[in-house]
Amino acid sequence: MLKATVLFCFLLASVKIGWTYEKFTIQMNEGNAVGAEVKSEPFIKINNGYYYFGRENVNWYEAYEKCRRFDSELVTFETDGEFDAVSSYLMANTANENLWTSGNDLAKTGSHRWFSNGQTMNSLRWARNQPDNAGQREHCVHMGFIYPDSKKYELNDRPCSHHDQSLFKYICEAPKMETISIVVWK
Ligand SMILES: [Ca+2]
Ligand SMILES: [Ca+2]
Repeated sequence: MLKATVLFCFLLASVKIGWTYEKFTIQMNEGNAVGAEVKSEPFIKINNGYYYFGRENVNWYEAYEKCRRFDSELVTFETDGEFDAVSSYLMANTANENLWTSGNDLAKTGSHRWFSNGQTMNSLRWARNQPDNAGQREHCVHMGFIYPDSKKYELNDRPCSHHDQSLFKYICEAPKMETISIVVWK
């Protein structure tokens, strides 16, 4: 009986060992690796990112909530190149506007971070003398033509809420796109 059981187990193991190849393989790549036609509304493609430009004037928290309803977050500029691409789009398509980003120093005053990924804001696109935390109540970051003589979009800190002159439009950024490929033996 023991012999038969051992033999049975051995046979079972052989069958398992014999099956050495996987029936299918899944591969994930960043971005649209196969160049598929992507339906992205309401997001607009600018370089490698997808953005939604909210038209209502709202405080920073409302802006964030509105982005979350699209399964997105307020924009995070991982690089100044991304900032430049979005501001070029704005310059070409809209009047000068103020728009919220995900940047803030709500957790620790003076330590500005992008809220969607927790990374430090290492940007060279701050307007001159900004961020200045004017009146000790400016903790959220927007982009706009900050001074009357400004000729380009730059970053500035403003009160996140409870301030009539800090109701801005906003930019939502869609999550990064991934391509999933499945290779099947048949
Ligand atoms: Ca980004
Ligand atoms: Ca400021």
